[in-house]
Amino acid sequence: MIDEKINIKKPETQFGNADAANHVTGRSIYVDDIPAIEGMLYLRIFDSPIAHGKIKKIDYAEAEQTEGVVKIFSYKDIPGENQIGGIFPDEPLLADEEVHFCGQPVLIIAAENDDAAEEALHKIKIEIDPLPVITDPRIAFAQNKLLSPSRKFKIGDTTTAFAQCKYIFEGRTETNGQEHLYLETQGAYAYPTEHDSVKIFSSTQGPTQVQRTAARVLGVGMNKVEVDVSRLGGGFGGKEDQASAWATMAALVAYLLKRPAKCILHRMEDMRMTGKRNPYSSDYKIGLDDNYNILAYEATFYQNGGAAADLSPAILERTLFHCTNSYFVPNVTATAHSCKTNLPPNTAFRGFGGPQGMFVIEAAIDHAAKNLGVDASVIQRKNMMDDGNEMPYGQIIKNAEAKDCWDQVTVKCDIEAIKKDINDFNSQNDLIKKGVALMPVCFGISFTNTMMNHARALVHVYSDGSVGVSTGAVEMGQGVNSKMIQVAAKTLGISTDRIKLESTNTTRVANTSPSAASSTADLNGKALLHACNQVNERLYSFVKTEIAGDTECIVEIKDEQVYINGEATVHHWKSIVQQVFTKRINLSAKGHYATPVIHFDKSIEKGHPFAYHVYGTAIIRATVDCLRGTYEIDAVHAVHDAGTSINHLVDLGQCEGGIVQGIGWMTMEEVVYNEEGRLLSNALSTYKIPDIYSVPKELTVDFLNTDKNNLAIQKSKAVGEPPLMYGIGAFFAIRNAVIAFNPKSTIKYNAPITPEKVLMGLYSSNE
Ligand code: LUZ
Ligand code: MOS
Repeated sequence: MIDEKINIKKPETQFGNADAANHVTGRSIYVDDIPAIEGMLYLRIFDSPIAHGKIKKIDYAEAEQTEGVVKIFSYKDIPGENQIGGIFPDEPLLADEEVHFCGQPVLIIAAENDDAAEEALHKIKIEIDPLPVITDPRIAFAQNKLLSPSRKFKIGDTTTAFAQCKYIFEGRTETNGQEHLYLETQGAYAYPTEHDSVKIFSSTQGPTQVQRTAARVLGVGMNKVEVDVSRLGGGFGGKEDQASAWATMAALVAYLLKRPAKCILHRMEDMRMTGKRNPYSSDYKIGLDDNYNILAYEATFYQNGGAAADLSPAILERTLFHCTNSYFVPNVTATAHSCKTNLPPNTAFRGFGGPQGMFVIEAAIDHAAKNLGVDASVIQRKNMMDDGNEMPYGQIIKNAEAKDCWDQVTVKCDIEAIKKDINDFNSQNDLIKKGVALMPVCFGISFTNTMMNHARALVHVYSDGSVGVSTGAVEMGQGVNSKMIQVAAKTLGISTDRIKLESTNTTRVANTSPSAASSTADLNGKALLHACNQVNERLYSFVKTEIAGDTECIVEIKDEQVYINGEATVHHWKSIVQQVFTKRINLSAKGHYATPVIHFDKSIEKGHPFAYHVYGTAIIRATVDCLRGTYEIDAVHAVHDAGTSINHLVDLGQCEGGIVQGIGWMTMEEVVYNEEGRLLSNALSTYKIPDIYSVPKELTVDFLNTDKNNLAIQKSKAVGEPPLMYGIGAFFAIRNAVIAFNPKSTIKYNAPITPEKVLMGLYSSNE
C-alpha cells in the first residue's frame, strides 16, 4: 500500500526571511521611499483617451505654461530611438502618429510638484481620428493581425490517432486576463550623474532590461545607465518587461533637464496603462480509447496579445510547452497564434502562458469525463506522465514525480472519503452543493529562451570577515534574498549574520536576465555558489600551506571554525580572513553560471528546453450557494515537489500565495474592457482580488521529500510559479457543484467562474 510510502516532508525550524523584520517595522525602502535630492521633478503621463486612431492635433502649449510645470516632452524630444520593444521593436515609448491602445503614453509632464503636473494634465488637448478597434483575438486572427509568427508543436500523428479513438470530444475555452496588482505600483526615480550618465532606481524585475531600454532611448551606451533595485513591492511578471517605460521616462527627463526626476504611477493609471495576463480563447479536440487512455489531443490557442509584442511571443511558447500539463499523450498537435488587439500590451504573469495552456486540457478531460460518466480524476490519473515519456517538444521525462504527488495527496486526504462525503451532502441538500476537483501540475523550469539561462554573482569578503554579496536576483517579496544569504553562508561555512545582501545593481552584476521563470534562485544561487567556492579555494590553500604545512590535507570551514583533516583547530573564519588579507590574497570573486544540458531548436520545435520539471497535485473543494450563485473554497490540500527545500517557510509562502492568486484568476478577478477598448475594471472597486476572506478555510501544502539529482540550487526546486496552477482546480470544483445542482447546466469552460456565471449556470439548460 502507498500508505507506508508516505514521505511528506516535515518542516524544520530554520533561517526564515531576511527582510521580514524590516518589512513589518516599515524600514524597507521602496522606490517612493528613496530620499529625494533637491530639485527633483515630478512626472505625470498624458495617455491616449481612445484605443486606436491617428493623432490629428495635439496642443500642450497652454498646459506647459501652468505654474510649476518645467517642460512637457513628446516623442520629438527623444534623443535616441523612440523604441522600447523587448523581443520585437514594435512599441514606441511615446506615441508618434498613431495610438494603438487606450492608456498609451503620449506626453510626459515634468513639474516642480505633483499638483502642477496634474493641473497641466487636464489642459492638454488632443484630437484623434478614430480607427477600428479590435479587442477579440479571434477577430484579430481572422484579419491576419498577428504579433509574431504562429507556432505549432507536434508529436505523433493526430489524424490517424483520432481514427482509432472510441471517444472524441471537442469544445472551446476562454481564460481571461489578470491584473498584477502588485502593492507597489510601477515607478522609478532617476538622477543625472557625471559624464552625461544617469542613475535609475527602478521597481523592476529586469534591471538590465531597464538599462538597455533607457540607453536605447537616450542614444547612449549601456555603460552610461546605472540601474539599482533594492526590492519590489510585488512583481508577478508585471515588472519583467513593463517597468522599462517609466524608468526610461524618468531617465529621459533627468538626462535632458539635468535634474532628478520621479515617475510613479497612481493605482488607476497603473491599471489603465499596463498590460495584464494574456487572455486566451482556445479550441480543443480530445480522443480516448476504450480504457480512457488519451490517444490524441489537438488544441488551437488564440492569445490576446494587445497592441505590441512585449513578451507575448515567449508566453505563447510556454503555453505550447504546457499544453499537455502532467499527462503523457502520444499524439498531439498544438497550434498557437499571438493576436494583435487594441489593448495595452499584455505581458508576463506568474506562470507565463503555462496556466492558460493547462486550463484547456483540464477542460477537455472534464468534458470527456462528464460525457463518459466517470470522474475526471480517473482520466487524469490514468494518463499521468512517467519517466521515459516524450513531451510534444521532444524532451524525455526524467525523475517524474507526477504520480507520486498525486498518490500521496489522494491517500493523505482520503479522496474516496471526500467524494463520498460530498455525494452524501449533495443528496441531502437541495440549495447548497459541494464539488471537488483534483489539479495536477507539471511545470518546466528554465527560461524557454535558452540564451537567457545564465547569471552572475559577486562576493566580497572584507578584511574584518564580514561579507557582501551581489547577484542579478531581484527581491520582489519571493524571498530570493533569504535564499542567497543561505547559499553563501552554507558554502563559506559561516553564520548568515555575517552576510549582507546588496541591492541588485547593473554596475556590479551586468547583463542579467530578469528575475522570472521561477529560475532566479537557481541561476543566481549557482553563480553565487561558484563565487563562494573560489574564495574557499584561496582560503583553504592558505590554511594548507601556511597553517597545516601540508598541501594534501583536507580543509573545511564549518560553523566559522577551521577543520584540518576533520579535526577542529583554534583557527576560525575571521582570523583566517585577516591573515589571508595581510598576504595580499584576493578576497573577492565573481561567479558565473549557465544552465548545462538545455537546448531547443525552433525550426523543428524540438529539444530539451527545461533543466527539470516541478510536479504536484492539489485537491480543491468548494461549496456553492445555489440560490445566490455565491461560493466558497472550502479546502485546498496539495502535495508539492520542492526537491530538498532549503527554506521551508519561504517555499511554503510561495505555495500558499500562488494557490490563492491562482484561485483569484480562476474565480473572481475579472478584467473587463468595453468594445471601445476602455478598461472598465479600472480600480479596486470594480476589480476583485482575493482578500483574507477568500483564502480557503483549510489550506495545507506538504512537500514531497525527494533527493534526486537535479539542476536546482542545492536540490531545492524552483517554487515561484508552479503553485499558481493548483488554483485551476477551484474552477472545476465550483463547476462540479453547479452540475450537482443542475446536471443539464450549460455552464461553459469560461474563466473566471464568477458568481454571476455560476448563477446563470445553475439555472441554464440546453432544453
Ligand atoms: N520570462 C521569459 C518568463 O522571458 N521566459 C520564460 O520562459 C518565462 N517563464 C516564466 C516567467 N517568465
Ligand atoms: Mo515571471 S511571469 O516569472 O516574471
